[in-house]
Amino acid sequence: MKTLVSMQDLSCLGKCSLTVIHPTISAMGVPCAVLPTALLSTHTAFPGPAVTDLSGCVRPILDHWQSIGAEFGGILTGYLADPAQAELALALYDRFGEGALKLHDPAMGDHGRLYSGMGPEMVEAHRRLCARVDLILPNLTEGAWLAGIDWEDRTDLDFCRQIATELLKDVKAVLLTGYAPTPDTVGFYYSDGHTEFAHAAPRLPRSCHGTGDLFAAVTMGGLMRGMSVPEAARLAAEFVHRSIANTGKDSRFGVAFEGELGWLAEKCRMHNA
Ligand code: PXL
Repeated sequence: MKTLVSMQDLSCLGKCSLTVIHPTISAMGVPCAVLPTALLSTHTAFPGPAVTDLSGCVRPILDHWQSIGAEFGGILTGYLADPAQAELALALYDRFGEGALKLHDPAMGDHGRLYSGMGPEMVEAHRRLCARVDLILPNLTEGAWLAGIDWEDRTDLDFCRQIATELLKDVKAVLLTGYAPTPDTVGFYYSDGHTEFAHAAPRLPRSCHGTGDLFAAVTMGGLMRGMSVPEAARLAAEFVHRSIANTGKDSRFGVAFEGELGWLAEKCRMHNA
């Protein structure tokens, strides 16, 4: 099994990005290297996190990896602490991206709002990364921003299609999360311009921090294990659903995915049996 590298922030408390992605991908039996871009005391949904920008460490890490002949089968990029970090993700693609499966999660907001500390230049930074990868995984809010479409509180198929059609002018394939044909369901919509599919399942009546990262991790891990996009995305959706079901009332510290990792590992074993 080839190694993938995940380039994200490392948030010490409040599970998201690397602290969600590394254990999940590892449980799927896929070796996961990490490229931390910033160290935060917590994710940014808590007020006033202590942030150390690690941008200066990234190029020396890439240089060293090149000097030892490192190779990656997959690259998963996501949250940027600063729009200028897009350059670092592009350097990662340039140096290690040939032949690697590249996914980008343009993690910058949800429910019509940008995460704290982000502005319109972040949308442009993510657009540049989206244009370079094999598959992007925005939620509907991120998809609308990237597409230059006014966000509306809509989750229907027509809205998904409208966003994807616009995005597909610049990107290869789109897996949009948040598609919900009815208020009590949630799922995803995929299109690469030739094939499309939509999936929705019963929704739990709450949302949790870190679920986008979880969805991206399982989708990436599944693809690395040879699953098709629909298979990997369905597995991701089910894993997220089970994890939300385990999460207590205070979801600020993140989604409770740990107890479901055994289930996920078994699903992967069965797929490759
Ligand atoms: O889950 C996306 C994410 C990643 N990293 C940091 C965040 C968030 C969402 O708020 O704050 C630091």
